[in-house]
Amino acid sequence: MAGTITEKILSRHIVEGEAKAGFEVALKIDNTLTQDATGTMAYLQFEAIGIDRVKTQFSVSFVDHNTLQTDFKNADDHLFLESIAKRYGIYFSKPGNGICHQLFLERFAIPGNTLIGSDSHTPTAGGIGCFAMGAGGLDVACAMAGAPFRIKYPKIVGIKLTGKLNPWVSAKDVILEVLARVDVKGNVGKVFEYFGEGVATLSVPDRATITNMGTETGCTTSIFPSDEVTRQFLKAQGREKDFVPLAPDDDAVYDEIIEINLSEIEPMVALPHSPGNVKKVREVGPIKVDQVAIGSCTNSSLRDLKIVSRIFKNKTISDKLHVFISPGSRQVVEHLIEEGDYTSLVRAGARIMENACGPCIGMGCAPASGSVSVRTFNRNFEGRSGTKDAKVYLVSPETAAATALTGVLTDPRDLGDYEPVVLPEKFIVNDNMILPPLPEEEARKVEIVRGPNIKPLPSFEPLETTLKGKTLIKVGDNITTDHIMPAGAKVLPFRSNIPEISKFVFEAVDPDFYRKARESGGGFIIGGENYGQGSSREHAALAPKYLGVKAVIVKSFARIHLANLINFGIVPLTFKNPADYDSIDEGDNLEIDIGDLKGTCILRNLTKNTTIELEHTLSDMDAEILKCGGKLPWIRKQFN
Ligand code: MIC
Ligand code: SF4
Repeated sequence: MAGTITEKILSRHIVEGEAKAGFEVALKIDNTLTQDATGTMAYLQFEAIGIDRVKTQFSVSFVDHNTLQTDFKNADDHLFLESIAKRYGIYFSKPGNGICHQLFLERFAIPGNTLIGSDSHTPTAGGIGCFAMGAGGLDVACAMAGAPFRIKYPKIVGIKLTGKLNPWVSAKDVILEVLARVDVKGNVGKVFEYFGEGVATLSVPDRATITNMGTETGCTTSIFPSDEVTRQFLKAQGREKDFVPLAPDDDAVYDEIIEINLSEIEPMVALPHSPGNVKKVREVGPIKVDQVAIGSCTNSSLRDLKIVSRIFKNKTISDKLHVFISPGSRQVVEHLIEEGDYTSLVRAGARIMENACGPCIGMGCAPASGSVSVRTFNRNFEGRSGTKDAKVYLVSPETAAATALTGVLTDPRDLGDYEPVVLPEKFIVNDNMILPPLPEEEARKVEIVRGPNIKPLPSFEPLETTLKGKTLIKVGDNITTDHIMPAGAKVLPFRSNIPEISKFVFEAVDPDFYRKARESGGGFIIGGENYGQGSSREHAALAPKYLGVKAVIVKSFARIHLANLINFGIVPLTFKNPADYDSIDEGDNLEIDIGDLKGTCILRNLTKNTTIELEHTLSDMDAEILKCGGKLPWIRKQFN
């Protein structure tokens, strides 16, 4: 049968369910990845499942989000993660080695494999033809224990690329163009599969930039074919044996096709405060810029930093702004050093930071009050930079570097002559910061290091059939997990300490949320469209659950957050009639009969004396999980 790449990979991995759009399928997962900020919780959950060693082909634990070590907390987390990796047969990438997605692409990703990662940008590996999805930490823990991962079988959107990018235009502009067309909502349950003659003109890191930021559309994942360009990349990484060719059949059928002519794309920019708020750089014009930040898992590859160094060579960055660079990996840095690019960056006046997420997740480099920061990152949600009133613009490395020289937002085509970056035939490979899994016997002897920052997992009761309580908060559309559970230097150290981190829930939206939730003994959250967009952090479900949130009632959910709510026993409900959203106010006393969670539920608003109907998309298994009080008690029952 003719097929798309998605169909081909999924058909080899479906262990249960029917390959029909919208129907639930269970997928065998070949590989997993975690990062430190979600990893501590994922491994606490993995331990609680009670398996002796991971059951995947291989699993990798990275440390890249919080590397500041401002006190013992962060260092405790790192030691815990390292000892867990040793004990359970997991690769461990030490802090400083680089950003999980860049490293996974360079050293681990295999075309045609399935991967889930406790980070929403796991689809980066789609750039090499891996079917890679972001998931909550608990789902990753379950996959490490050998359980399949469940998704709704996707609608496959073919993105047909023709033409070739013009000088000074790059992969980031392509994904910004995609976002300009499809926006950040309305894409749940879709896979964006790239095809067409334009694909061969893009390198693997270019493709990875596109699949990385594809996450911002809210889709399940994005994927590219695996072709000669892929083979060459793997060969240059010393991994040609991992190459598997992957192409759609000529008569493959897509549910929808979007055509993009690469030759017509111009430098693009996403304006504050949404990655979907995209315009051409020329349209926005030369606004004054106070900070430029280059890096993140979207744009920190060798190609990206080399183009920046070429632009900076023998120049000085504008004295009106500051430039920060966070490289994606040590491999990138070693090349920059060997080839003299590091010198160009430093001489121009850039501040080069650790190979880590850094400013992307608010770990340092917060912009000044009310200032403008131009970044090569993938998210510009309000406050994410660490400064609530900062205005963050998302651009390509070329646009960022041109802006750094002029001090105002600049179309890089104004720079003149262009020399493309050619990737090396052989990358410098140095895996000495990756600790491979220990042999089984040795692994069993490893003691887990549990410093005082590693708190035990909270446990929750099975669900009641009638949920009662107050509306604790009412929010609008596109609420991100950064709104629900902020990150940044103040909060990240508490990722393994739920009682403490729960004090920050909705902090920037309603600083009183914690007190209200505590005083009311829990209750409900009311929201609009695309609730929970953005990160995979399960703390955005786990911490509200800890505060007694029983159900979240919204117009629509983002995929990963919806799964996380179910995993932690919070009932995710939607309005049957979206206009009913207007009939509930903060403080209203509500009662919801959820019964056996089959079909619709009735919400009684005791304050307003009204009744409305609510819906859900829960499978029978989801309903079982919720009734058990969450996925951990449920899966333990399965394994016992
Ligand atoms: C993000 O970019 O928001 C993060 C930080 O990488 C998150 C994960 C987390 O919150 O730890 C993500 O994208 O899933
Ligand atoms: Fe790290 Fe930023 Fe990428 Fe998230 S989006 S993984 S914080 S670099």
